[in-house]
Amino acid sequence: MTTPALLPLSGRRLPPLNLGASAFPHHRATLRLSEKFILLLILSAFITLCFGAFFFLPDSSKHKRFDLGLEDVLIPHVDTSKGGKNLGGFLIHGQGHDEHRHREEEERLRNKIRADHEKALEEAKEKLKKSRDEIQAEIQTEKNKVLQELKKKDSKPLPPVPLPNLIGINSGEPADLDIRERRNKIKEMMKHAWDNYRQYGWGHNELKPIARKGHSTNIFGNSQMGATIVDALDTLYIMGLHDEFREGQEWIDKNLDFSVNSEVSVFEVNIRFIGGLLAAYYLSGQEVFKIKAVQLAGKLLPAFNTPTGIPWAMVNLKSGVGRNWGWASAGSSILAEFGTLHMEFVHLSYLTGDPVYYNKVMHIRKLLQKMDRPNGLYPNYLNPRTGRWGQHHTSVGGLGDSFYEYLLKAWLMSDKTDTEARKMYDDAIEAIEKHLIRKSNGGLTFIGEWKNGHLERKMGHLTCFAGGMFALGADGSRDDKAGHYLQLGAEIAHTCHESYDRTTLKLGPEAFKFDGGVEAVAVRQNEKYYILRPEVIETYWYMWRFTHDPKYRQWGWEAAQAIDKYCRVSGGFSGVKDVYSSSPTYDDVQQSFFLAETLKYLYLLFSNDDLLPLDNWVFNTEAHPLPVLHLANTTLSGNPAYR
Ligand code: DMJ
Repeated sequence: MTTPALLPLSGRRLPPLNLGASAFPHHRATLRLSEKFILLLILSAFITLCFGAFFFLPDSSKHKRFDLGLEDVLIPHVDTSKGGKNLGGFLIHGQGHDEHRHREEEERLRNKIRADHEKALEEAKEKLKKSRDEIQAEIQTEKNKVLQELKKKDSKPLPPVPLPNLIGINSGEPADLDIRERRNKIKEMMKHAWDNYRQYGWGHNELKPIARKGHSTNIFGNSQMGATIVDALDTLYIMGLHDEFREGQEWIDKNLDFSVNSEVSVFEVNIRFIGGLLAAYYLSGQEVFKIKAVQLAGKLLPAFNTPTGIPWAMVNLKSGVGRNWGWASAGSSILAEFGTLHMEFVHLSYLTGDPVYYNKVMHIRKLLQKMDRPNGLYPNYLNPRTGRWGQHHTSVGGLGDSFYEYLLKAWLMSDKTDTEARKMYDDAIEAIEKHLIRKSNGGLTFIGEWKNGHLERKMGHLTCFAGGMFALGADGSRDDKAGHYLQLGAEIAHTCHESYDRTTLKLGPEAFKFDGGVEAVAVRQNEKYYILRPEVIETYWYMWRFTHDPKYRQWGWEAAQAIDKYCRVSGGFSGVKDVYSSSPTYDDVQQSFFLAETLKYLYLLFSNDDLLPLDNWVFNTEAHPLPVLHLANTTLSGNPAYR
């Protein structure tokens, strides 16, 4: 049997322990877990020995104290200064008697230590007899105990705060029979999407409706976090699908665990998970959603540990290590990602009474306010180490979009008291109108992309959300340009509808051009797909709420029918690869935002306005409704906007 070389306490791992073939014929291979356990046992035996040795050290002072203690108990105190005689009728004990008693006591202790030591060795031998599996099981049990303790600590009840006015969470039934039928059809589509996810993808992030199994992408890291469940909850709730809602709640309660070694997108986890959990909490009042949201937010906070406080795009939920996407310009963070945290983080501070979340997002805002903006535009890339812009690209679509949306919604969510956010929104929109918004030869208003001093005449499906944003921001706009912004919203809605109408499937492509003879049509093959995105329907819904022009319901119904016809398969709903092809192929992904956003906006489009009224609710960028906060007497962190 070879003796393992123990390394000093330097943080290095111990080398594999070779216990020899004769002693453990089945365990010739490395036994890391069991070895650790054995080492622990040997160490504990060693400590017991040391403890024993401690008593045998020739420390006379200790012996004296020990003697005195015994005498105090057994024999009345002897005052030797008075000659060692019989005092007060008690016997005075001589030196020889004391020594005898010492020896007896020492012998007793020695026996006890010997017995303890033997017991420890016996236990160690017992352990050594156990199989690798038994030892692993014991270690696992110990680990579970510790985890349970930690969980208990994490699930401490949060301080109660007054709930905002939660109006219109169970309303919206339209009187008109046709509209009611359409609404029911959307609910049926939701049921189809949910039931299939329930059957084939339960607990996975998303569903592959054709392969009929779970699906995920790198934004969710490498663990199964049930993204579809969390994203779908509030849609289930407002549709009155309460059994399904409860199933989702139960899964979240029992399975949603953020202590995983998984690197996730801070933005996506914020808008889908934190937004989804907060909305589910406000709608249902179930504490579990609030607790989970706060636990998750705590895991995102290390992403802000950068030299500037601009968060990394990704963070490992366990280690807290952050980094940026490899493809982003010069190691930059993305405007639409670090700029789309405000709504959720303000709610987190409100619900917990902890200003940490609020301070993080306000710090980002302050930093952005100090920076120079080329032509008044915010570039999409910002380096979190240097605090300098990366490439000067600006977009109201991918990489930029929801940053502008959250400026407006920060103002709305604060009951219109966060005027700083409103000003930033107004300034940004003015620059966007001046530099990015144009009319095509055929009269279609479009929003292009700014790339190094040049306007690319291309618009993304993602950009189509801006129609709804302009309409939502019309009221309260600078110089009372409400009519102008409502009109701009209508023009964008029209252009985006054209991008749908000019395809074979009547579903919109990912990006479309306004160049030469081409208008609102995708040119490149890799821009012809439709992945169940919501933005065009989102704009129809906002336009419907503000104008009640029936064409928006009609356009929404066309889109719903096209989705049902071309994206529905027996295992759920799938994206399609080419909206110009009459025999499209599927991408085999049912995106979580299809349930969170696309179907929710369609359902709202065919509901009355008293379902989630816009005076009381603000939708996050993943369509999760959060209530307006009336913070007149609340200070989130000394910001005048919230006093
Ligand atoms: C959603 O996750 C959100 O709307 C986000 O802001 C960008 N787009 C996707 C859906 O298209």
